[in-house]
Amino acid sequence: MNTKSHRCLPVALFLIVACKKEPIDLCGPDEVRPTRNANALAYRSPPPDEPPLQYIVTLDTPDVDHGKQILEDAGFYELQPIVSDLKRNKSVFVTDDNPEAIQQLFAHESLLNIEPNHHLHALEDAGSDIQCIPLTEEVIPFGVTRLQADKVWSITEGEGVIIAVVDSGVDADHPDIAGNLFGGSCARLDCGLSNDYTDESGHSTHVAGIALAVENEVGIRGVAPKAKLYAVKVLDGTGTGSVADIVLGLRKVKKLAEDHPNTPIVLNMSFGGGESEAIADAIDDIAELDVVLVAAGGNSGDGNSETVEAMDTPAILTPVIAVAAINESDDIAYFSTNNAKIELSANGVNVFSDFPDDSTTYLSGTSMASPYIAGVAALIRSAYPELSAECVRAILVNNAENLGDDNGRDIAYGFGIPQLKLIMSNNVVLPHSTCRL
Ligand SMILES: [Ca+2]
Ligand SMILES: [Ca+2]
Ligand SMILES: [Ca+2]
Repeated sequence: MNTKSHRCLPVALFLIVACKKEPIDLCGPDEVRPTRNANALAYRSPPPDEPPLQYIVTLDTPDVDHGKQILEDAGFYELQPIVSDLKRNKSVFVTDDNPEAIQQLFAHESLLNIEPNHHLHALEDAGSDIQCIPLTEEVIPFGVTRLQADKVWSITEGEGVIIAVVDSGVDADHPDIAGNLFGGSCARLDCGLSNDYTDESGHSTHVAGIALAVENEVGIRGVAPKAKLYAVKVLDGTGTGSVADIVLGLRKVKKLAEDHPNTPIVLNMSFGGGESEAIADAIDDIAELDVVLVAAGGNSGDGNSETVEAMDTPAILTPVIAVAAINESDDIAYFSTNNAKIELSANGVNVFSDFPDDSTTYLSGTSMASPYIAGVAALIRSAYPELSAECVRAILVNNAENLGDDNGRDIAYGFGIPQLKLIMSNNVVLPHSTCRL
């Protein structure tokens, strides 16, 4: 199948967006493929001489009209509400870059937070070179067996669990995805009224396949091949999304959790970049709804696992399990971020998974390691649906096989790699008495 590219022309910023769809072919010749995000490694924060074009403003009023009035009075002339939250008594807007208005707003008692609407990126390793491989006889990827998932499929294959993948959408027609697709949503600011969540980069299709690809004799089998996918599109064809896009995407997951209070949910986030109070807020809202949150730990590694690298949002956030990438020899990937916040490890080097256009491919990055852990969390939630998200997280770290020289948690591997056979056995280590199976 052909995926579609949105080439959007902002006619009046935030108000009308005219979109022309041009077919692109992710598996075609180089010149027709979208440019992949080659800067994930180099990305830090916007250079100081290039001020961001937009800001994210959080006000302590849930009343959008009241919020608009405050912003207009401060002098903003372009603004768009993205969140209105009665329970938390707040609203969030995207505004233009207007230094005088920002100065005015700083003095306003209703201002909770203002930050640049910076970009975050898919955490696919910059060195990845895509070779589309047509679907052939189904394989169980090394990363799946390394987690012992195949050894516990007789107990559960992830039935009854939804894995929300906030990423670049998904190839909904892919034979390894279609059977497990619960639904999807386009949450980017430039989606406008369209809900087309077609994966324009292939990143999300690969990520989703790792976690839950269907057992069907073709492609691969994911960690939890009967878990359902909810695909939220926040990243474009280059693997990029703004803070506003990601906040909108996280609100979709919040709604999913609110609408399905009895369904265990796991959220995978294979992207990162900078710091953001607005994203931290949105993550806290989801964590309160008993969702297991998993994120790629980052690709800022320097090849020396003794030295610490900075970790970005969302992996750095307290409610989030940050995942490092290892290769098939259990060595830490050279690109994997080393940080005390790294919690677990999984395969993230030359990972074989699904790709658009009825194909498969190899990709590397902590982007690939994260959905392995999301899949493991889905298996645990399926086997023990009464277990809270907090207990699932504690069981993961208490039943991990130590990796690296340090006997215990370290900045490269975290606690190591979860062992599903142990977790699904009578010998499982329960973190505390409140976590009963
Ligand atoms: Ca398959
Ligand atoms: Ca390092
Ligand atoms: Ca260790």
